[in-house]
Amino acid sequence: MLSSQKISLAKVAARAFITPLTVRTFASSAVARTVSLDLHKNSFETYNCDAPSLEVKLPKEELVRMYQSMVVMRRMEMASDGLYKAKLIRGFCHLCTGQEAVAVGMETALTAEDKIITAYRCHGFTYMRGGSITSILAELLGRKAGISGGKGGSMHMFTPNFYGGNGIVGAQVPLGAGVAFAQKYLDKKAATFSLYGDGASNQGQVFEAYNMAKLWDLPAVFVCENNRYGMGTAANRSSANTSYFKRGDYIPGLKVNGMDVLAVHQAVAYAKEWTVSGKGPLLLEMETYRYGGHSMSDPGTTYRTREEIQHMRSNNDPITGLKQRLLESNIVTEDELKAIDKAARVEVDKAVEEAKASPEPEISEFWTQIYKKGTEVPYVRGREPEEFHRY
Ligand SMILES: Cc1ncc(C[n+]2csc(CCOP(=O)(O)OP(=O)(O)O)c2C)c(N)n1
Ligand SMILES: [Mg+2]
Repeated sequence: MLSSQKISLAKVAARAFITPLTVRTFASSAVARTVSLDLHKNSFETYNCDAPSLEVKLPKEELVRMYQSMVVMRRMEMASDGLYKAKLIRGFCHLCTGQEAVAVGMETALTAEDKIITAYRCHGFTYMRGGSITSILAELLGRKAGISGGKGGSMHMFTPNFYGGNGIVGAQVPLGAGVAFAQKYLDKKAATFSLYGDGASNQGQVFEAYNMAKLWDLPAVFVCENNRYGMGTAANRSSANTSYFKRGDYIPGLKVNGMDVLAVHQAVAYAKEWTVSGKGPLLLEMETYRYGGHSMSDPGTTYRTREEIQHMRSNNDPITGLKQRLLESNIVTEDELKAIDKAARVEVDKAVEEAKASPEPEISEFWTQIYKKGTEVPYVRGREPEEFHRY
């Protein structure tokens, strides 16, 4: 297994960023700041649909913002790592380090009308959907300034696990199909993106959601973040078919190099267009990789080799990849990128202090945000049999 793993790693690395780069700046002054970049020819693999164009057109500012967002995200996760090790964040903590390109590339192709639903590896998505760094860190710290303390409602995304809800992997997928149904019912020209992992992909309810979405041609995009492992289990040990983009059967699919933020952007723009134009659901498989363990309590090195992790970091890193492109195409200078890195460090450090300074919420807060006001049941139970709260 190891040798085949090495071969497939080499293949992924070869097609990632070692790609001849052509850059064209548009002549017209109105779009002078828009550049066109060519994706590597192996960025996509299709199942019953055409591939998106390999030519990505984006304003220079957007490309720089993509870099900045990924850098902030990684810093934020590094800060979470530190806060966890200092025993200030307790319980479970799932970091998305290595997977930044998925959240960032998705967001740049969507609007606030589009919805995203995911599970516990959600800090990056929450940031991209408008959550402040302070509110995300404060949530992890269990402080009053945490994002579930009120700001979540305006975020255009749902993270059932983050808000202390559903603990069943994949359970967000049928909820996402429901949100897509609402969009169709209300005649919104928008789509819902439901994210789940390679491990969660084997849940029966994921297939039930596929079925309903296709029957009703919902604007639902199913996005499998294939980071190769579900906790400590390699994808080929849990999935009889690891071509996740083909597992929708009657739903067309697209495999995407999820370590390239531009390929993600292009695929998500394509998926939105596909679903909103009435073609029904689409399945995206983002090939990605998590650098850390499943959660903070998992060192992440017992079921995969250190060499594998190092290989991905050195050859496929999404931040390094975009950095190379920005430099090669003269969109930014090395000094400008350094300034962005420094500013991200300062911003996250400040957010850490703000989050730590936020007090713990009152005990009464335990019983809020469970039911919509006025629809509460007579009582809910707590963790202990004798602990319950009457509304
Ligand atoms: C029904 C169910 N089975 C098992 C678990 C335990 N569990 C939590 S996360 C996880 C792995 C999920 O892996 P994947 O979907 O690949 O997502 P990733 O953590 O890689 O992002 C498992 C098995 C669970 N929460 N729910
Ligand atoms: Mg996984």
